[in-house]
Amino acid sequence: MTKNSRAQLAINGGKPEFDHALHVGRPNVLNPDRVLKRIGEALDRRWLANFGPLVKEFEARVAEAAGTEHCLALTSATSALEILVRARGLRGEVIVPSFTYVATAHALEWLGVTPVFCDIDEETANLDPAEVEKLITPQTSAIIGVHVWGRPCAVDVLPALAAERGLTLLYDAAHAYGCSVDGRPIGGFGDAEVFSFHATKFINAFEGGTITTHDAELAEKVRSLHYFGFTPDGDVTAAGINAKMPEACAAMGLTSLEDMPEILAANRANHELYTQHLADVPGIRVRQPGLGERSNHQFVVLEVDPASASLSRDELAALLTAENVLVRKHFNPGVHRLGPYRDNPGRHVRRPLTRTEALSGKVIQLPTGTEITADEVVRVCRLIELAVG
Ligand code: T4K
Repeated sequence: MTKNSRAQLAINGGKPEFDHALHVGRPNVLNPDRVLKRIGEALDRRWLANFGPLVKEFEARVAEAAGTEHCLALTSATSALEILVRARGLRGEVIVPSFTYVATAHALEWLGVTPVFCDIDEETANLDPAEVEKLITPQTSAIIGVHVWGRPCAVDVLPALAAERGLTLLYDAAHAYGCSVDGRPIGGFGDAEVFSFHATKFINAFEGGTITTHDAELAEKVRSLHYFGFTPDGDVTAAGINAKMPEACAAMGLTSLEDMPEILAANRANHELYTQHLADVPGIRVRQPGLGERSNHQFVVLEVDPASASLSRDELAALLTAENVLVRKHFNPGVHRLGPYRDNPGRHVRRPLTRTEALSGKVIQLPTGTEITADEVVRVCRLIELAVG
């Protein structure tokens, strides 16, 4: 990096540091030839959808990693969540974090179930079980925890709480493929978990999601509901939809799974570099996995402390964007501040969301993955150092 004064920053009229955009969520595509080979084989077989061999293999691989007996591959994590809501017959109210992607709440609202937003533990960025307990009413049918940025969401507390109160417990594990806590893989907690394999995720299948569960009956219901309501003997017992993963997506997903060690190594190295180079910058911290947690490091999350940093999160984000570093501000604002939820606050917000508000004002995600070089990571760090002063 050649910039050594704030006057040279792009936001002050200087030339952007990068002549190409650095994305958060740039797809990791290491072996396009192997993806195309698999797709070619599917074309030769003339078997492109409806539980083909690639989808079956993908499901088996994900189930094995999650340590569950069952896995179903769907078109997205959002459709997987919606199908679980239907399969479990959820109604009334469901407790969810507001500090999540809109999809978690939309899966409920879309089906006429009321998401009730719960505050988080600021350190894990996940549901605070004490707050969950206070939100349970006779109308509550379930809790959906989210493993935000791959950090396990109260997996030692929420299952007991849900069982005690007779509630379904689902996990939105969109960020958490390949993550574990104390050797226990994410994917096997609660009644069922949902991974996302969207293009921007750690492991991508172009688009896709899975449901993993130990529960054979639930798996059968999901299988039927994501296939128009058909049962294995050809009867139709429910008004299902079509949310089956196609073979082309499984081709990408299987190839990404093979490349996982390389993707993980790149993510881990980038995370370490950011941590090391930003360690002494005042008011800035790179978030770290907790004790006993194995992370996929898909997200490098930078926290800007409003009390001690010389600039705000929004100022830093604008400054980096001007340099072609396209940072994200997930999750800002919290979902309770997005339509349709903000228009009906009394329905969705029952208790203060103080920590959600605080965290959504402090964090940004930085580019990582296999599409950024070590040199580029260091240059991003030096820009941040210069910005903070
Ligand atoms: N639950 C949670 C907790 C989630 O975070 C998500 C998704 C879901 C559920 C739903 O999962 P799916 O139904 O999608 O399976 C991204 C992702 O699009 C979104 O999937 C993800 N969460 C969220 C956390 O991040 P954005 O708004 O950051 O932007 P996006 O996807 O437009 O692009 C990100 C960057 O990557 C951009 O700079 C453009 C670049 N990009 C994107 C795509 C799709 C590429 O370079 N190539 C691409 O193909 O949401």
